[in-house]
Amino acid sequence: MLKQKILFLCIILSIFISACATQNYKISNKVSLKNSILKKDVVFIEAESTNSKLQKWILVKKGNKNYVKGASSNTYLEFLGNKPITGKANSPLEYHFTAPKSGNFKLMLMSSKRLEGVKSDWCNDAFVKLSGDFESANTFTKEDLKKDIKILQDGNDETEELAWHWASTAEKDRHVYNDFVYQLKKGEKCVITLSGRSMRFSIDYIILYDVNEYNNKEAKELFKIQ
Ligand SMILES: [Ca+2]
Ligand SMILES: [Ca+2]
Repeated sequence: MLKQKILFLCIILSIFISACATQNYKISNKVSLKNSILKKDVVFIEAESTNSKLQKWILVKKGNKNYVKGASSNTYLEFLGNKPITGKANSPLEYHFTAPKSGNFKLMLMSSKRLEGVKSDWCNDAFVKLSGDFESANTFTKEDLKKDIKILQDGNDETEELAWHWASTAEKDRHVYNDFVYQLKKGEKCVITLSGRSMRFSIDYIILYDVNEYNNKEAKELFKIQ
């Protein structure tokens, strides 16, 4: 009788534990977000998941020299081409995805800079472009968005180095700031290309989120894995 009771309790306990474990919604093998977030409202892509040749990017994992703690899947890419201040688009990395629904999606990168003593607005940017069947959902034209545009850390020189911060600021013309918002079409395939700009800039993951579901402040909190 006692054995049966213990068995019964164990079953109840395991059901409870598995119910708790599904409280988070998995967006990749190793990363989960709160289950209140609907899968169709967000696209999550690990920077390290590209099939492109890394060229001047290096894969950094937990335990490696210079690893910045808190990276999703304990892995990210650091750019070691060009100069710490700037450079031309270098070592393009492609990321294929399918739009989960029709809507306006904003792109953000989880990123970090490693200054090694240089000025705090160095090592903090890359280039982004998009190809596929989409439209612009901000003041950029689609033609603009199909070409490399500089993306830099939000807060520019104010962000702390060796820590993770969002990069979602677009700078096509000097000191004219914008963001990357695309009108996506459900089921259409698109390709994001990230290229290196300044040396020692790291990218952990890419997020595209539906701007009608989340405002920017909410999105920055919700999609921060660290
Ligand atoms: Ca810079
Ligand atoms: Ca990562």
